[in-house]
Amino acid sequence: MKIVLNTEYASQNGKNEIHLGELVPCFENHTRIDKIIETLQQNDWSHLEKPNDFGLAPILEIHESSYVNFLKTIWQEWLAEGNTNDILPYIWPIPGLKRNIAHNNLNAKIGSFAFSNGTPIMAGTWLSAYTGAQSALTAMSQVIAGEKSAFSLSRPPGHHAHAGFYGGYCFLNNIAIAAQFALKNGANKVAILDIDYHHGNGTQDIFYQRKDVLTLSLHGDPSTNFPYFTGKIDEIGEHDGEGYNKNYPLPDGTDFHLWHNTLEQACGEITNFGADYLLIALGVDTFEGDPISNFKLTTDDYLQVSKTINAIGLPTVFILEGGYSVGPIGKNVFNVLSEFMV
Ligand code: OKP
Ligand code: ZN
Repeated sequence: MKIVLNTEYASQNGKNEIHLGELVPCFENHTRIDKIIETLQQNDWSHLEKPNDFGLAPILEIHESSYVNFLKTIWQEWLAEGNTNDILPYIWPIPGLKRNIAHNNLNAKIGSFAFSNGTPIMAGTWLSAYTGAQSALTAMSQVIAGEKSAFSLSRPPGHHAHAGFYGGYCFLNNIAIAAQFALKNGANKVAILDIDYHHGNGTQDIFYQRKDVLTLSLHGDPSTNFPYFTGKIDEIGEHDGEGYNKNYPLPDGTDFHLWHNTLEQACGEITNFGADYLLIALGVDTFEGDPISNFKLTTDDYLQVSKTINAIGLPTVFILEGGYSVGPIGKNVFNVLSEFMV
């Protein structure tokens, strides 16, 4: 397998988010990747590829240009108004307030491109997110070129990002960008399997009306978990995409037995679909010690996850999403990749 490192992974360096009514240090921080690199090195895996630059075009295949422009310019606009702290949205044009979307005011503009508040923007955000998308594209291109598997080792994550707005620590939907790139480069169908603890709302929405991308997500039941408003079982896709989105919400406290049975169901769907490539949104926030989630998977359980995904037998690209228990994150990720690390 090839492992591509987002060389700008530390440039996104937000200070705080609100957690249970309190300002706390961001859970999604660079120590996550530091730890994964350290574990890879300890296991004699020190060769990390650098991302190639595919430019903006593959990003604009997925994201609206007004949104990309916002991400590129908002920090300079914020500085120009004399601000120095991270940008955090605090007002949103939800139905009823939508009458006047005052794009000339920065707070109004920021809220109109965001859906949640825990996702700070600072000087390095665009470079970090852009290079992360390039890492995903590089991993995808390696697999298109014949590698059996590749891993994009990157933060910030991507699966919550929609075509036109950010949130849930995500700015660019890396896995959607990679999937679309595969379809533009010869694939007829691709499958996306999201095993992060949280529903991949951005990925679902981006491909909701399409039948060339099967989107599947196993996650904490949205009736009690972020992102709350999406991820239910009755969200099955629409128009051409009807039947090509499947959600597997699981109750709080889910253990490996239930989680793995559900994974096997999802794998069956992928096999029936007949994809050319499989893309995995790899979050290890399903781990029992995760500080913001509550499934019960153990470090050893991830070895079996690797076997089950490998048994599908498709060329596979892994894209890192969440996982906030930093101590064990390296081993947890390493174990998911273990069957592919040849
Ligand atoms: C991103 B990914 C803590 C509440 C949770 C957002 C969670 C985003 C998870 N303030 N906030 O899917 O791992
Ligand atoms: Zn997550």
